[in-house]
Amino acid sequence: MHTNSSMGEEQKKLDVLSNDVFIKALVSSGRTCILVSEEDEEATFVEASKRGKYCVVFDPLDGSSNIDCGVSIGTIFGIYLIKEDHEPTIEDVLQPGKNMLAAGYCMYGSSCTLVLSTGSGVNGFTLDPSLGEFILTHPDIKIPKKGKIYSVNEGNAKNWDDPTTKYVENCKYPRDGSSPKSLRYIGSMVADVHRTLLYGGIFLYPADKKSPNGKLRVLYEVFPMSFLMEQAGGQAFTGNQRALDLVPKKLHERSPIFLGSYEDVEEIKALYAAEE
Ligand code: P6P
Repeated sequence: MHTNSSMGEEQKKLDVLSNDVFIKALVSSGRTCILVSEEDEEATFVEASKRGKYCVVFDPLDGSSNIDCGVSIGTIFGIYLIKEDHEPTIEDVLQPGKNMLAAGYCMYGSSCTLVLSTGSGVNGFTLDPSLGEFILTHPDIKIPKKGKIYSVNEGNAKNWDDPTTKYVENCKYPRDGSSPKSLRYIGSMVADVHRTLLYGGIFLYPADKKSPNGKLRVLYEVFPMSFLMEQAGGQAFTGNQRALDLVPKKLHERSPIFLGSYEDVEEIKALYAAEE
């Protein structure tokens, strides 16, 4: 959607603008061959003269509906190597998340924080505006083995399946008499996942009767965040399998996701296994 300013210039919504910025930067890098963006129905195939060997999947401004109220939002990205030295095709990005070479997010909030993994652990960097550089502020991030927070949109509870319902019930009324978990839900995936990564606990966007595949997109939301969680010692589960083993068939397909502290995700896996 574009509007015109009082000066007659074309004004773009921030997510459209950020998409333009990322596409231009990635194409001009000379390192990419296929770009998949949440903002574009079709993939961008880089012209041969500027083509590299990396496929980048990204959501340029995830959570952008939260901009007007000042909630932290962010860019989420994942990087694959083109399958072989050939004319790029869509098959080069329809790879399981475990094939990603790198993944991360950049969160735009009280500070600008880049969290990144290239497959050997997770590091966090904070922008120092006075230097215009990202400083290593969170070396070798490891998620706590178990957390005290669960993060889900309880407004969907009416439509959840039994395992999710039982899991959330146990977060609120633990059968073992332990203290209930706290509910924290921001509604911006980058912010909710960043808190989960640093403080521990579980983030869940389950399937429900209205959305049998959940809401979050496999390539540029589920896979990058699952990649980071595993690299930080946590795990990510779809309700059926390890999230990174999923093989996407379409660019914008969705998947349910349960990710976070290793032991918390184990509990929900056990509930789904008991249903089989
Ligand atoms: P709901 C934002 O629109 C988003 O894609 C994610 O950033 C966020 O986790 C999710 O949707 C929130 O969805 O249905 O709880 O508002």
